[in-house]
Amino acid sequence: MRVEVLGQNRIERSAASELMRGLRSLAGESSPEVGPDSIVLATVDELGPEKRKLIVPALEPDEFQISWSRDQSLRELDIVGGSHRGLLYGVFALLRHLAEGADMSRAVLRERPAMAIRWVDQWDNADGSIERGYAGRSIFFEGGKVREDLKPVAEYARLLASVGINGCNVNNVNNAAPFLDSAMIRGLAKVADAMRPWGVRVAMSVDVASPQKIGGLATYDPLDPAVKAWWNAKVSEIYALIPDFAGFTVKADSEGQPGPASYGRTPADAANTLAAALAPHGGVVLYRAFVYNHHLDWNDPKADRARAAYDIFHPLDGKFAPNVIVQTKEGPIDFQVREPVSPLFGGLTETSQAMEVQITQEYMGQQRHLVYLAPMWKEVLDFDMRVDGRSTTVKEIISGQLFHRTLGGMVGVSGVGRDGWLGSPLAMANLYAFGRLAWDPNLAPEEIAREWAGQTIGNDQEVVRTVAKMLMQSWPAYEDYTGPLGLQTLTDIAGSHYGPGIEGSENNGWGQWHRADREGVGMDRSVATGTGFAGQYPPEIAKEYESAATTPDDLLLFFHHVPYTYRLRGGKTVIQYLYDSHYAGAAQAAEFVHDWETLKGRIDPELYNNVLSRLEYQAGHAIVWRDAVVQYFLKLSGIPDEQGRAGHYPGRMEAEDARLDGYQVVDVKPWEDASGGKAITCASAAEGAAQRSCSAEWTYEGAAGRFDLAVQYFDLQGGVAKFVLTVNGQAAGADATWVADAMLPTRRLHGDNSTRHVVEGVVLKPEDVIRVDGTPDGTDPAALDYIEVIPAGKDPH
Ligand code: GCV
Repeated sequence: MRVEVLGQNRIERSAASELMRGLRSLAGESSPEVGPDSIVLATVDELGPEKRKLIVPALEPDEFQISWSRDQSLRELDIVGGSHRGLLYGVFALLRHLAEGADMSRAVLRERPAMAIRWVDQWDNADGSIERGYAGRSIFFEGGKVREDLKPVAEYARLLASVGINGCNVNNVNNAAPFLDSAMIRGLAKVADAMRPWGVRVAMSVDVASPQKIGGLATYDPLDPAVKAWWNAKVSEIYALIPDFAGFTVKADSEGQPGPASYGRTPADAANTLAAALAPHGGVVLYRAFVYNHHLDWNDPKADRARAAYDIFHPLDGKFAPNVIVQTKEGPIDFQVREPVSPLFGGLTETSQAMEVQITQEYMGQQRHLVYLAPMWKEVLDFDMRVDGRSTTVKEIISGQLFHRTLGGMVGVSGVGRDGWLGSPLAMANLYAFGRLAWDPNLAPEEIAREWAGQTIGNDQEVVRTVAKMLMQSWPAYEDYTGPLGLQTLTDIAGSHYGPGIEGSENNGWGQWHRADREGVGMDRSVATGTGFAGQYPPEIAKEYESAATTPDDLLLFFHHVPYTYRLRGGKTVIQYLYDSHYAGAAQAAEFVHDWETLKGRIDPELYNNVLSRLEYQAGHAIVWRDAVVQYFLKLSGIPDEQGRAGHYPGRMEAEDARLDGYQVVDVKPWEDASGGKAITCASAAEGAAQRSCSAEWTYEGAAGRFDLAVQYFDLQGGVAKFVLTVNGQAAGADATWVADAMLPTRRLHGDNSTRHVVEGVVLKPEDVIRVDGTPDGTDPAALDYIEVIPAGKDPH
């Protein structure tokens, strides 16, 4: 079979080589039998007028059509794009269909993306670190410069193009000023060269104070003529080197970033100054609506961070230049496990809009937990805002279709790094799903999960079914064991955003409050008695959220403060739901391990083992989450669990109750992150003394039998502590010795780094002595929380 390319553009060459590479790797699976003699790749313009008439009258730029030649004597498949990018997308679509085993022998396929903006944002810093990145260092930058080796950048662009992503903003919205330095712009030109063959345009984040910070001007007032001239010159400098530069992303007046408010100017003033500089070159401004005061007064019942975006941007509707797009996070707070849809989507009808979602899992388990985000994004996309009392879904708003905007779309904060793109193999489903939904928001998340699993993990039907099922169950499970009922992710919001920290979001200015007290929980955002946030939605939605009785259970505590005994629409009390959901979520996390084990022997062994150990870790950490949230609310509410689980842990023996040699009992902060609030640490680490071990001993008093023995310990950064588990002086099993070498967040004991090691099949009888010896290392004090004796086979591991 021949592949014929009518043009010579670099994107077309990528498309042709991708096609040949894809067909070669598919050979033997589905392509050859009904395959064509030749495949022709062309843009509409490259087809001669005759053929153009025969094949397709007109295509939009990123649109493609795949069809068989009308000449019956030829077995020729034509892939025609409205632009070079369009034909590249056609190639990827063909390969995807073939990989799924579709019969292409008669098919005609014509597709165009729903949205013009389909970008990923990297939050990479010039020094090579990545804000909220969980996959190693930057593929773009190191040591203040663009890296020499840009091969991973080209591969990334190929990955992005395969799901239709057409833009990549390469640097962090924080610390952006150095990126407008001339040497850096020359470096970015190389990045653009590496991405261009895949139709991915480069964009960058800018600091609005750059005219002052790096331009030497006395001001950065966006309305100052010298400031405008500075931006014009800077933008010309960029376009001279990067003619297809996509534009700027802006974070201003937010979390310490400077902004137009310093001069009494509005976001529209700042955005329009940048937009005016970019417009002659075809660039756009993505101005982020993530503008809020992070010094709010927690004691003020009317203060509400959720209100900020709408309060600031709604009055500016219609005041933005045509090449400005307001980029709004999906929810009004900050990528929490569940939030209502941002009301701003319904509040800007004369402004182009993009929805920002997070692919990197900042509040969602940081790639150590399996959380497939497409179902969450899809709920937002399908949400009907009821603007003017008619059907107005978010997907129609951001695509520009509804309010007749030419721009708009989706932006995914991706955070890929040098460690396997996203660090975790299954997390790649999120990057894939982001691209697919930005292309077609009508796709079903489960369908996307199946597509991805079949192409990535293995196309055996059982593999596809199991992986898709796990993916689909993962967000609900994570919500259950972290923050159900609209509480948001109950993590330490001033720290790593990872493990449990229920009070961490209270009593500070950041506004991610849930206002749990002895009587009840939740934040009153009603108009009648609360912050008024509910009133920012169009009337039908505002009415639904105004009353606790009509607010959906899964958002109840986002909108209302209710007693723990309040009955949900589902019938349970709030407190019982909190207990039940945490147990159910942790049980589901354990189930993922069993699901994955059914794939043994059916998929690549390295991948199998990699994911298995991640899922085992997740199952253990879900228990940390469960116990922290449950014991916190049990203590606060004083209401027992109807099912008797909260506060009762059969088979658990606390470290602080053991006979200790060398170990000391310490309080863990926050208390709920450790069982009983306490742990033990081996003091020699803190004293920097010569290495020596400490030990903790328990006498087993249960029934005789075979058990799994779980040791809950803290794996701190800064050292590799060692542990040995013995029974009556003998190693408890083959893996009775282990080291604490995981890279979990932070250097102090708490729920971020509480983890478990399980030794299976341990035979115990009454009076046996169970002992853990811990050897600290560096700043890791070999800390222990508890051990748990679990009937064999009942532990997630
Ligand atoms: C880039 C959250 C994150 C910050 C991030 C910010 C933003 O607050 O924790 O790391 O900063 O969102 O989106 O600007």
